[in-house]
Amino acid sequence: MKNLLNVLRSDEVDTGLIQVIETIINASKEIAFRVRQGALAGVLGSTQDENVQGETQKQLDVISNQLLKDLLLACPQIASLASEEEDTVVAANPGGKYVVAFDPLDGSSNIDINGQIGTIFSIYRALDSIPHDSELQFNQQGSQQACAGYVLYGPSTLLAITTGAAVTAKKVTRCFTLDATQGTFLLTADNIKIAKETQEFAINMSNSRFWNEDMRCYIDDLILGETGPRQKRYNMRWNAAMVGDVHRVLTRGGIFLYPSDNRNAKQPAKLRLLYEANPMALLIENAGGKSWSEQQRTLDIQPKQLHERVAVILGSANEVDECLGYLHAHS
Ligand code: AFP
Repeated sequence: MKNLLNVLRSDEVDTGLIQVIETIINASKEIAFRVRQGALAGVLGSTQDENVQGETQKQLDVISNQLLKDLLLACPQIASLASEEEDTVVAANPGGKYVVAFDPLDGSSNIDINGQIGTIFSIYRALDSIPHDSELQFNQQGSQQACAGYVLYGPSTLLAITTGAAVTAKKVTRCFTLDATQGTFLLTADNIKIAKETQEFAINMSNSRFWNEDMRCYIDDLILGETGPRQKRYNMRWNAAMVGDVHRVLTRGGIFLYPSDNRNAKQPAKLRLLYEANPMALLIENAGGKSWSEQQRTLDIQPKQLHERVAVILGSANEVDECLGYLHAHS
């Protein structure tokens, strides 16, 4: 079986970018070890703190963030970092060629229940025209990503990874499984292609009264199944960790939605553009799927702020189009 390094080299990925990816992978192996140890490592439960987004931090959120930060700051290829758990940009090396945005531990509400959680990352080339530690380094559209991926800490530890057009013309999303005996990620799914059609959707239904009428109508029609206009029966799954839901979509198709809602006037959407929506959109598009933020392709959104949030609709191409048809009918 091919290992990650061999695959990146045979794709002729720049050695600097390979170093960055290896650094993230090394941190993720440390996180995977702590996740596996669970209560034995004394890492479960919450801290007394909140992150910049007003969410209670779990101990494992803080530990994972620190592990990633420590290793990335020591990597000379990295100019600066942005983390979901940090208020502002963290400056790294002025000569660094790449900037990294990451969610150190996605799905933190699953930590204490031994559920799926993961690390999501997104790598861009540093912009020469902007100071290396400026927030503006991260105002790049998702289509500019050099590489994106996630490490899913589930029954096995998996890496889903893809490189962007800025690095190679090849559009390939792959999955590697951690061989814990060797500490190596081995290629277990090459050139993943998401089925265009699906009969499975993922959404937090408890928010339905906060959605707009078109989104409610789309989901109502899925639920009507073969007795409604869609004329086929749908099943529903919800992980409460985007890494788990997106991994299922990559593996067997489906549509994942976290739409905008009117729960909180200051925050019309939940998922973060830099740390969640953009990396997942690149993985999904390079596997033949689609990712939109209701009115716009996710990868075309021009970021304005580090912790900006967007609606997310991604997965099987034809089903995403069906959903967008409902949303755009009245816009
Ligand atoms: P946390 O990492 O704060 O638990 O959030 C996870 C997440 O951002 C994403 O991974 C899930 O899809 C989504 O939130 C779950 O949100 P709900 O708790 O509203 O279902």
